Formats: sequence, structure tokens, C-alpha cells
Amino acid sequence: MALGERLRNAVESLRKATVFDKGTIKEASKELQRALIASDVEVKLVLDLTNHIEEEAVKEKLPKGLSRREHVLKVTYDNLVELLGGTAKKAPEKPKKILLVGLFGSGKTTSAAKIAKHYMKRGMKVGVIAADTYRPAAVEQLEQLCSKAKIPLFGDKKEKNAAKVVEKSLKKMKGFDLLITDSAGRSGFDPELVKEIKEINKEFKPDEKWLVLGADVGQLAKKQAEAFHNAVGVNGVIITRIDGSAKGGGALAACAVSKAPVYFLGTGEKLDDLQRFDAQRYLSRIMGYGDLQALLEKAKEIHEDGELSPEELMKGKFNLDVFYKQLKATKKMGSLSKVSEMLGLKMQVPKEMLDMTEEKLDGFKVIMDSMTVQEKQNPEVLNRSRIIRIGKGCGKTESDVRELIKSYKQMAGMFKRFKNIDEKSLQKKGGGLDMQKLVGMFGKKKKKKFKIR
Ligand SMILES: Nc1nc2c(ncn2[C@@H]2O[C@H](COP(=O)(O)OP(=O)(O)O)[C@@H](O)[C@H]2O)c(=O)[nH]1
Ligand SMILES: [Mg+2]
Repeated sequence: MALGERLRNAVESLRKATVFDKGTIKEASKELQRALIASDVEVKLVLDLTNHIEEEAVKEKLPKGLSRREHVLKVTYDNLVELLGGTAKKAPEKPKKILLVGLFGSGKTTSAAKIAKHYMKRGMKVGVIAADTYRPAAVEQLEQLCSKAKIPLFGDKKEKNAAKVVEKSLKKMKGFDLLITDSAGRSGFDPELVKEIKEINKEFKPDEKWLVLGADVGQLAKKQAEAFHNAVGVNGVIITRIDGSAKGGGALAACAVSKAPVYFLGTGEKLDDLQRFDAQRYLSRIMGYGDLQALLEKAKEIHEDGELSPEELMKGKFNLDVFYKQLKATKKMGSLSKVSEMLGLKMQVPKEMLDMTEEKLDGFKVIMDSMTVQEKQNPEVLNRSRIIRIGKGCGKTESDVRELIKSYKQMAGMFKRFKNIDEKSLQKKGGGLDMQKLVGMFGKKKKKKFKIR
């Protein structure tokens, strides 16, 4: 079971308890402990957290206006958020020079391209320097990644000294708002690595030195963060592969302990799989309450690429055209599966929709091309005779057409939920989401039946 699901179970048992006594609290506390320890959070931190919750739960005087249940839930959320990084510093809006450091395989090279793309989307002119002279294929890897997103890359394949690569690149790079240097790692933290980073540092003079860590290091993140910080000074952290590791919670908690602010999370292998980190949002997302803000940000970026407007996504003017665009856009964001997970809707989205293939999507397009504009804008008019006509028109069967309509209706139901969300609470900048409200919204399973005429 993943961290989020376990945490959700623990919190749900508090939320649903009819009797709110010591036994209930102990039970939930144990569940929290199991969840956090399974995610490789240091045992001492876990015990501190649950002891504190247990103490608060039996306190005689409660804050004004809160029931005991509400108080315990709030303390639990607040403490979990704190454990994962609380209100630590957020990634800078306009960094000028970022040096990425970290061990082999931590995700530096991938993150260099992801970060470049992230800031390019925000209107900055970004260039990357390939200063990994240690591994022969390092420059090619970065070339491939950068060419995908048209990110200018500088380097010198013949130069073996990393600091010299930086020196030469800087001479060629004029007029950039942001420069990102990808450095070499080693399999362990060693003096040679420190020496090399120090030399690069002297030449590059970065305002930002970010340590890249794979989530799979779990609580060892603390050791790495401290070692790198003591040697070269680190002011931010990127945790990669949060998508594939069960130890993400441990890595985050460890960074929080060593006061290393986590700026970004790597959430997949694609260049767009990068999220600004915010402990509250992260918690609400993994607990399945949805991270609409993250989705809106992504949707906005994709719109900037000319594909889907977040207004369309939110306003709920939902028809087949929007449906098709959404499917395409969600594919682009990663997979529908991932998007619905971000929204906390995964459990409610039928499996066949989560696994929608390119091929199927192309089939839908063919069918839609046989529809009239009116049919696409008001799919409610699609009765049997129209369905047969459409099928004939595009060489598909009646059941193919019905499948499209079924998927459309399922998606329509899903997006209707977005519409109901108070948009103001979403737009509150940096305000995070009202978790209580989201729980109310997504927690209930409303089964809707659609009938095709
Ligand atoms: N799933 C996933 N894979 C990642 C992520 N970031 C990096 N990777 C993969 O991790 C491996 C090592 O990454 P790389 O950037 O080469 O690490 P480096 O040695 O520190 O430069 C590569 O296979 C990447 O595709 C991430 O956020 N999610
Ligand atoms: Mg690399």
C-alpha cells in the first residue's frame, strides 16, 4: 500500500469514528506510524509526531469552536505537513545561475533539462552547460533531452576539466536570463567530487546550488544533504523519482530535518514531469484529495503550448470537442491515470479510460469527424439513428460509436466535479487547498448512471 493510502486510512478512521476515545486515537496513531515507517521516515520523527497527536487528542481544553474530532484532524494534518517540510522556502522565481550537484543516477541530467523547460515556460531565456566530463555518454544524454525542448546547450566534448568547460561555455553564452550547469556525480560522496564541484563553483559563481536526490534514498537524504551542504553549500533540493519510490516520505522528512528546502519533485521521465514542491499540496495529493492547483498549473502550461485552455477545463462547457482535447492534453501531461491520481479521482475513473491508448484516441477522432457540429457540441442529441448514421459514415460499428459516447459521459461526470469547486479557493495564490472541503467533495462516492438514448 502506498504512503498516501495508508495515511488516508489513518485519517479516515479518525474522521469516521463514532466514539472518539483513547482506543480510537491509539489505533489511528498506530496506522500513521506504520504508514510513515513504511515510507522510510526516521522512527524518532514518527514517534514524536504520533506522541504529539495523542497528547493533543486528550487535552482537556480545546481551541475555541473546534470539536475534539476537528481538533485532532487539524493537529494531524498540521503535523504531517510540518514533517514533510512545512512552510520551507519555495523555489526562486527568477534564479540566474543554478548548479546541480548530486551522486550518480540521482537525476541531475534529467532535472537540468526539466528545470530549463520549467523556467522557459515562464518566459525566461535559459541555457544549459554540460559539465559532466566524467561519464563519456553524459553530454549525449543531455543533448537528447535538450533538443526535445529546444533548450540551448553548451559544452566541449573534448575538454576533460569540468571547470574549463564552464569557463569556455560562459564565454559563448550571452544574453541568457538563466544558466543551468549539470555536473558529474560519483557513486559515493568523495573528496574528488568535492574538489571538482568547488572548482566548478569558483568558475560558475552560481546563486543557486541545488542538490539532486532520488526519492529511493529515503531517510539517507539527511546524510547526503548534510555532506553536500558542508562541502559546497546547498540552498535547495530536488527530489526525483518520487513517482516510483515508496520512500519519498522518508526523503522529504529527512530534508526537512536538515533544513534543506525541497524546491521541486521529479514525477516521471518526461520533461514536463516536474512539480514545484509544497508540503501541504503534496500531502493533499498523496492522500487522494486531489491537487487541483497542480493540474491547473499544468493545464495552463499546456495551453501556452497551444492545446487546451484551463478555462475550458474548468468552466465545464463540456462537449465532445472539449472531451477530445482533454484526452489529448491529459495524454500529454503523462497519462490520464496520473492526472486523475493528482485529482484524487483515480478510484472513480473506470480502468478502460485510464488505459486509453493513442490508437483508441485516433479512432475517436475518426468517429467525431463523421458527426455534425451540432452533435459534437450537444452530444445529448445522439440517438440510435444518429449513432447508426455516424458509424456508417466513418466505417465503424455502432458499438464503436457507443463506446465513444460512454467514455465522453464518464469524463463529463468527472469534470463536473471540478466545476463545483469554489474557483476562488483555487486561485488564492499559494493558499493551498481547503482540505476539509476537498475531502467532502471527493470522499463521497457518487455513483452516476448514464443512459444512452
Ligand atoms: N521515473 C522517474 N525517473 C527519473 C526521474 N528523474 C530521473 N529519472 C531517471 O533516472 C535515471 C538517472 O537520471 P540522470 O538524470 O541520468 O541522473 P544523473 O546521473 O544524476 O545525471 C534516468 O534513467 C532517468 O530517466 C523522475 O523524476 N522519475
Ligand atoms: Mg548525469
